Amino acid sequence: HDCAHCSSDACATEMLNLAEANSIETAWHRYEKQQPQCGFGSAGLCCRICLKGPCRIDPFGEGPKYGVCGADRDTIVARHLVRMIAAGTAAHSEHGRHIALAMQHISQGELHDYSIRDEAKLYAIAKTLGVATEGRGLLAIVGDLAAITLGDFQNQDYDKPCAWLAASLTPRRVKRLGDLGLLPHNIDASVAQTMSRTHVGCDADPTNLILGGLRVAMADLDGSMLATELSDALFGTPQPVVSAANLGVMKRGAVNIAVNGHNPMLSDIICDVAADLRDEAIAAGAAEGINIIGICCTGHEVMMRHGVPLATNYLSQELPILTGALEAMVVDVQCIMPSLPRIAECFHTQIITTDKHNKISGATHVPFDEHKAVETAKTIIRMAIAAFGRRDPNRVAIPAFKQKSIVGFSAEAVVAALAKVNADDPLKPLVDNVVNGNIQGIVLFVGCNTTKVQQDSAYVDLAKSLAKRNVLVLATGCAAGAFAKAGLMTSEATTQYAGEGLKGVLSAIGTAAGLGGPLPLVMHMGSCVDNSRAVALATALANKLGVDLSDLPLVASAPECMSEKALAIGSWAVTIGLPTHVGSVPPVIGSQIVTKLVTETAKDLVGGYFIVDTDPKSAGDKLYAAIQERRAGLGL
Ligand code: BF8
Repeated sequence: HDCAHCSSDACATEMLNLAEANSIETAWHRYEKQQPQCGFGSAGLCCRICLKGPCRIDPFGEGPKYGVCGADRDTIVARHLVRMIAAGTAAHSEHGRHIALAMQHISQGELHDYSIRDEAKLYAIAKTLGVATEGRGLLAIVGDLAAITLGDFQNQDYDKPCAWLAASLTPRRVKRLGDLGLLPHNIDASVAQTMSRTHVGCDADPTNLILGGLRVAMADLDGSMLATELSDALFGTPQPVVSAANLGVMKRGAVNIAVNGHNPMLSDIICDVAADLRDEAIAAGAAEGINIIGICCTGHEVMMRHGVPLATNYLSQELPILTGALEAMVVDVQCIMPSLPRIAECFHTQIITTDKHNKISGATHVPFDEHKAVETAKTIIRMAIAAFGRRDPNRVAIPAFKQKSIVGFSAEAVVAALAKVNADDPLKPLVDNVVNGNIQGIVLFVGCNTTKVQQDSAYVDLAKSLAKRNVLVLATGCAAGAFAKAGLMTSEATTQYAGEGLKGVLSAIGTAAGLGGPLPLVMHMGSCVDNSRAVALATALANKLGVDLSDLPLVASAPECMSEKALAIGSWAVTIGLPTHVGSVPPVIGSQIVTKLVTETAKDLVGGYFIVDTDPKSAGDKLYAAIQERRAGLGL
């Protein structure tokens, strides 16, 4: 077993060797034990929707062609796919609901541990959503915004689109998707209707099913958008900040606490409270106090807003425990490996679950209540301080490697940086450079890690190859984690890897914005819900040019996607008009009809389409070709 095959991340490889030596099982070992994975499932041809099954369709057309109910391969593949999109939508939107309810409770004067930290953002949102602000108190405005947002979970008028989408996309996109019936009216209803129509004996038309999938995917964008925007009002809109990434951010002399998951409601408070408990940590023997580190999307939330370093991304989330220096990992929702407590058992690490709907056997549950956020955060930090006393110093093995990362490029931060070049018309420098070809186009990297791809390698290969061809690179989620760990969120990376045109632009903006060097090669836009930041920037660009999102030389890529949320994101990216690459094959290839629908027919309908390619090199060529096709369409 050669651990270097598993990950291109040097720290992960070092820790995997340690895992081997100590017979500790990680995701990569479990993946090996799963081989060979089921071919029916991989193709999407195993149906488990009713108790007459599981039914399997022979991919080669020699065995059964229909499930017991009569469903054919196309119905089975389509039903399965749209259920996955609905699950992703539910996950993002549940996160959004949590933030929206917090806003409602704040407006009612109930939550004392939170405040509106970014009033300018609150007013900007009010303007977008058409909420009056003149002469009104802050809490009244917060209340109205919460009500409109919760309306996106409650509206029963099928023809009235979700408020956030209607207010945020280009007018042409709203019209086009409205005409196609692809603008959801209600997030919860969209998820419920997807579950309902995919029940045995309901929708059996693959085209109709896929259209339903695109509609629920747009509800995912709505939920992500409202989660991001309201989080900014609550916790602050990210601005560029210098941080660091990879396991070398852990400190031997500190109480190390990892925050893992997605929702900033607790993790943001933990960051604030940590400073107050520093003396308690020192008294317990940790001379360097408390060191908060991030994993997965929570990592990005606190990295963007507090400069908290990122320990690692999804696939290597077990590995910080193996350093022997992790006192606690605090988790909430999504993408948290159930294996964590099993590995923690070999060490002194406390795995602490906090969400009432999400518990893990073997973990300690500390229920999080927004009404007592500071108290909960203190309880958790004190558990970590107590665990520090049980650390075995002889087992501490922190890799000596970390990368500097300049992060925090919200749409507002990008516009502010551009405004340093042209204060009157901030988007003009960007538009000019796209027109003159210094910037050929923009790629947004999204998504996860998967054991099917050497960790992070597809991201790094693709980004380097596109940046060399003068494509501006944006990233969120575990894609952003990969780039941060690989040192691509630095000025040095721009100097080293960007094509001449792109380098010139990033240098001019970075210098004007006072960064003392070029903007980083990869612009960190945040967590997965923060993909809506890229949509906001693209929408501003499209509106300035008077075109639709599907006209822009803008593409998306998820070369290591894994989760249902990633499928939801990919599907709305297609629906808003983007050529969208996935490098881990979704379970659709069992149906030629569904495959054709999402990779070809979608282009005529909505402008976007999926590009499925597991090879980063040819995927890069296809994405670049898609950018050139868009440029030609704009007459560039
Ligand atoms: O929402 S990129 S593995 S952590 S799903 Fe999960 Fe994928 Fe990471 Fe965040 Ni997004």
